[in-house]
This record gives sequence, structure tokens and C-alpha cells, in this order.
Amino acid sequence: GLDELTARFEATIAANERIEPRDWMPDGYRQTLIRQIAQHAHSEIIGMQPEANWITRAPSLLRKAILLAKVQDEAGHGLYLYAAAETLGVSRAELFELLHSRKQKYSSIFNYPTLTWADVGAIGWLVDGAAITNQVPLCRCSYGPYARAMIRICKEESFHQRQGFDILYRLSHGTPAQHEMAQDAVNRWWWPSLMMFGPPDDQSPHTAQSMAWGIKRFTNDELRQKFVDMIVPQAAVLGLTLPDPQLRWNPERGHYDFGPIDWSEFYRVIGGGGPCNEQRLRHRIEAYTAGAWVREAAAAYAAKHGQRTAA
Ligand code: FAQ
Repeated sequence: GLDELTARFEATIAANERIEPRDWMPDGYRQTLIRQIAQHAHSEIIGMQPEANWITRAPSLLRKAILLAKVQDEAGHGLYLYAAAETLGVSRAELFELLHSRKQKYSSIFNYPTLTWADVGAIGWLVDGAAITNQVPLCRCSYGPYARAMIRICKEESFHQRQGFDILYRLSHGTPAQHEMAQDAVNRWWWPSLMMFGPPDDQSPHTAQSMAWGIKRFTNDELRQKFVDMIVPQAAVLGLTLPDPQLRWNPERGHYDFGPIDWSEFYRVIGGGGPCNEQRLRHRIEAYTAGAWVREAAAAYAAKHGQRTAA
């Protein structure tokens, strides 16, 4: 009966073992995973746009090749994540519809513009840095397909962070104008990067349950602190500052203290009022519509190929 199934599910979670697609799971667990994995997939796909803005203007052939590869990696991450969500009984078409009708979210961070080449560096360093901090623990998520997708994604994100750091290092140690451009990008991306981790724990409706289910392994505030502690020494190596006068080492806590985050900005951006929300979603819907013939051709090819194999 249901009690027995629930007991087995709870025991699997308690033993730190994985839940797999064919296992029974409570509906809330399934819905939470669909929500989180879909939002994560949407973020990867929408997240291609800010950096793609610079592919045609990358400052050298090498930088262009690296950036092309990075943006393609993000598309790949989106595809693994949609595949992981599909194991929970939703279709990719349904998830696209939920994104396009604004019923599902994508990360707040991708609603900010990339104004200069240094923004590509700042995204790699800070946004991919935040992504790794959040995603490494997701490799131990209790849901098998999500955890396994995260392993490869994290390896690629580490390369992405390194390339962002490299762009900023070069700019920071370049001409005064280049240094200033790097500093300006970091000033603009710092606070939005801290918001990527989600609302503070006492205002996060999903954290407690997701921790109990082993979906999240750390709270939003714990991960935000880990990120700050990782980034501050890297900023020193870059020769750049972070735009927070209250940022300082706290020997008692063994962590960096940081100033207050403007949560009204976060809620405005996730509510659709960020600088680029309209543009990002419009571009996404246009690309999806314009690509309909490719999906139709691929489906027709697969159907024909299937018939030939059967014959
Ligand atoms: N943006 O109760 P919580 C990348 C929503 S990295 C938008 O704390 P939860 C790599 C949240 O969904 C970025 N919405 O929720 C890359 C919920 O709304 P709902 C993607 C946010 O789920 C780099 C409500 O607020 N990474 O793409 C945000 O327990 C460069 C309440 O929040 C992931 O998605 C936000 N920042 O914790 C690609 C990681 N924060 O659903 C291209 C996986 C919160 O009730 C270029 N996701 N919300 O309507 C997670 O770890 C979690 O879902 C959190 C939120 C931590 C994001």
C-alpha cells in the first residue's frame, strides 16, 4: 500500500541512496524536481543569449572559438537537463510551452545586458562561478538522472569559469581603459550574481522541504557564503575590487561578511521587470518558431528511417 511505498522512499532518502525514474516517489517530490530541473534547463538555454551577443565581436579568433564552444556547451547542458526532466513524465514540448507562457522561470541573472567585452569575462568568472558553487552539491542530489547530468555539466562549468577569469585577468593587466572596463563589468555583475542563489533562507519557501528530500544539499545562504569566500581571494589576484564597502574577513565566523542585498531588485527581475526580460523571452520564442521546420524535418527523417529499419 501507500504507507509501504512511502516508507521505502523515506528509507532510500535516509540511506543517501538514489531515487530512479521507475521508483515510486511522492507527487510533491516529483513536482519539485520538475520545477527545479526545468528552470535549470531554461536558464541554460536563455543563458546562451547574453554571451552570444559578443560572438561576432570577440576581440580575436581564439577568443571567438572559445566563446562559441562555451555557448554551445550551454545548449548541451540545457538538452541533458530537459532529458533529465523527461524521466519524470513531462515532455520537452510542455516545458517549452511553460517557459514561453512565463509559467516557469529561468535564472534572474540572464535578464541583465552584456554591454562590453568585459561582461563576457565577468559572466564566466562570477556567473559560472556561482553556477559551480550551486551545482557541485547537486551531483549528490537524491534523484539519479539529475545528479548524473550535473557531473559532466560541472566539469564544463569549471572550464567556463577559468576562461572568464582569463579574460578579466588580461583586461585588468592591460591598458588603463581595459582595466576600467573590467572593473565596470565586475561592478555591474557582482550583486546580481549573489542573487542567483535565491532568496534568504528565512524567505525561501522551498528550501526546507528540498533539503529534507536530499534535492538541495545546502541552503541558499550557505551557498552564497561559499561563493563569496571563493571569489574574494580571486578578485585580489585579478587586481579588481568588489563593489561592497562592507566586505571584510570575519575571523570569528571564519567567513567574509558582506553588505545587504537589494531583494526588491531580485523580486522585480524574477517578476518580469528586469532590464532584458522582454528581449530574452521574445528572442527565445522567435528562435523556437523559426526552428519549427528543423524539428518537422528531423521527425519526418526519423519516421522514414524507422520504417526502413523495420522493413
Ligand atoms: N532566478 O524557495 P526558493 C546556469 C525562485 S546557472 C529566478 O529558494 P528553490 C549556468 C524559485 O524558483 C543558473 N528565480 O526556490 C550558465 C522559486 O520560484 P517558484 C541556473 C529564482 O528552487 C552560466 C522562488 O524564487 N541554475 O544556468 C531564483 O528551492 C552562464 C523561491 O525560491 C539553477 O537553476 C533566481 N536566481 O531554490 C548558463 C540551479 N532564485 O519556482 C549560461 C538549480 C530563486 O516557486 C551562461 N536550481 N528563484 O516559482 C536551484 O538550485 C534552486 O532552484 C535555486 C532556488 C537555488 C535557484
